[in-house]
Amino acid sequence: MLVGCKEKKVEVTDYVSPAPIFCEDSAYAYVAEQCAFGPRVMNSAAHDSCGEYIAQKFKSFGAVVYDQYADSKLYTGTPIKMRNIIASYNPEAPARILIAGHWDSRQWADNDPDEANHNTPIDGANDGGSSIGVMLEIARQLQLANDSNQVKIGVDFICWDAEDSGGSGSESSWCLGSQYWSGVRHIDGYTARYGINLDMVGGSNTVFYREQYSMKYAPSVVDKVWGAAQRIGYEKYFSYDDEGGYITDDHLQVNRGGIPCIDVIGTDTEGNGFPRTWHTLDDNIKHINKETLKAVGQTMLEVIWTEEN
Ligand code: AHN
Ligand code: ZN
Repeated sequence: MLVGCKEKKVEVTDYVSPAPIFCEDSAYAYVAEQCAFGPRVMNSAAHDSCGEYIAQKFKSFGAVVYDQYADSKLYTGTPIKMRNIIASYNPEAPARILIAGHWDSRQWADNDPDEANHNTPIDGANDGGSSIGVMLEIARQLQLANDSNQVKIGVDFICWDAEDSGGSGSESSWCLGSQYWSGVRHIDGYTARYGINLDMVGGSNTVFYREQYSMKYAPSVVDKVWGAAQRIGYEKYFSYDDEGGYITDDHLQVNRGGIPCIDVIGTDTEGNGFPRTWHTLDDNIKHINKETLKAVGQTMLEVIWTEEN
């Protein structure tokens, strides 16, 4: 399964990164494994089994895992059982950063070109699966680095539930898991220096522009992440050519909870909106692009490995 990834260090001109190499083949395998459960829609068996898979995977990579279970309601009125999954490295370290993404997938392919599919659940390979795949591979790298004590800061991965069951025109119907967490933390008094939310980080023809709420609430974090990407040669992915839009996403809830947080969210290079597969049946494993996973994952490792303690 873990093939490729033979390079030793990222080297661009005379900069040698202290970070290990992010293995996109592993990240891809973690996306495929999530998709194999079937769509992770709220209240489904596939959802619950995949939640177990994610928690178990982080534990196997040496993280301390917390669960946050909560009841909520979709905007349609359907009651739901949510599970936010939080995986922590160096849980005692006072200096912490937070990396997040949602793990549920949408139960309506309501952006599909074929209207007959609008009530069909999506695999959410990119929309949901890609963020968790990247986070799991970062977690694996943290475990590999553990013996040599390379990373002294604390790193918390938060897998949000119930992000993607919202309705257009109703901001509060999205991001139900992060809304809950922004009020009730998994640990009393939990805080972090800053957060980075990942969303749709595995598509083809993907570019990341500086999202506007991120610029408003956490401009120095945007600089840090985009700067890290430039340093290691991923400036085509983390682009300054354009500005992103204002996007309702889980990072807003983290900001509301008092932790500056940005959103790294994919835009289609050919359109100027979300990836072409967004909320369509094409959001499946066939359309996952390993180079995009690599660009994002390697940039995250660069951020973590260069963060001062
Ligand atoms: C809105 O469409 C309002 N927000 C998009 C957030 C989202 C959905 N990200 C992935 N899927
Ligand atoms: Zn979505």
